[in-house]
Amino acid sequence: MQLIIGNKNYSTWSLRPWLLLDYFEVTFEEVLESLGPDQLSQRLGKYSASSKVPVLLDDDDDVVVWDSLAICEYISEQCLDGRGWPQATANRALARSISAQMHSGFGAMRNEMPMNIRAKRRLELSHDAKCDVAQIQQLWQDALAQSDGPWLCGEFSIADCMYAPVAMRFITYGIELTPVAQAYVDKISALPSMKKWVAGALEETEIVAIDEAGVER
Ligand SMILES: N[C@@H](CCC(=O)N[C@@H](CS)C(=O)NCC(=O)O)C(=O)O
Repeated sequence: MQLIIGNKNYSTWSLRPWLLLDYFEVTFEEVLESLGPDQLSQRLGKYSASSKVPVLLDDDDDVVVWDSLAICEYISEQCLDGRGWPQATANRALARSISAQMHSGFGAMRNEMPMNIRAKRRLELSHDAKCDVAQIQQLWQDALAQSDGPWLCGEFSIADCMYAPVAMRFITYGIELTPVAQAYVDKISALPSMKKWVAGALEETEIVAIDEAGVER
């Protein structure tokens, strides 16, 4: 099984399924494609019609899966006997809801705060982005309270993979967080799988201009 990903420093969507695979120690081959502008859509178009990463290629079954959430679903179903989602019904419903919410929402935050793991930046956020940041912190607090933790929806799940890139953004842009949100960011950052991804990001030297925002702090 191969997972095609973008630069670890920048690719939020790639981090999600990579983290799920690594956390659950599923064997896979990682193939990294630069997100630099040179022939980008032709290069990514080799793997799927979406011309985007991530893409999962499961040669055993001749299956191609694109889109980070669909890949996480596939991994959970094919490799984890469903353990990608929490086992308790209420927690599973919560995890699916907040994962879908992340996948389809928080556009202002996503546009204004690109993931850039190796940078420490300051940004003037728009009103909408500030609302996204506040809403995510509230969502984390509510999910942790409802599920009783220790992860967002009880046991570690796809929901945590969906929000891990947000934690990285909060660190890069020095966002002031509530104690609960800060503790969650620290918990994600301390995961061995996350440390592995960050180490990979720090080794990269390529700068993708479109994903650079803010000023040094
Ligand atoms: N909804 C897709 C979005 C994937 C996506 O936008 N990937 C970015 C990299 S993080 C990409 O491939 N960009 C290249 C391009 O837009 O040409 C997913 O969840 O996988």
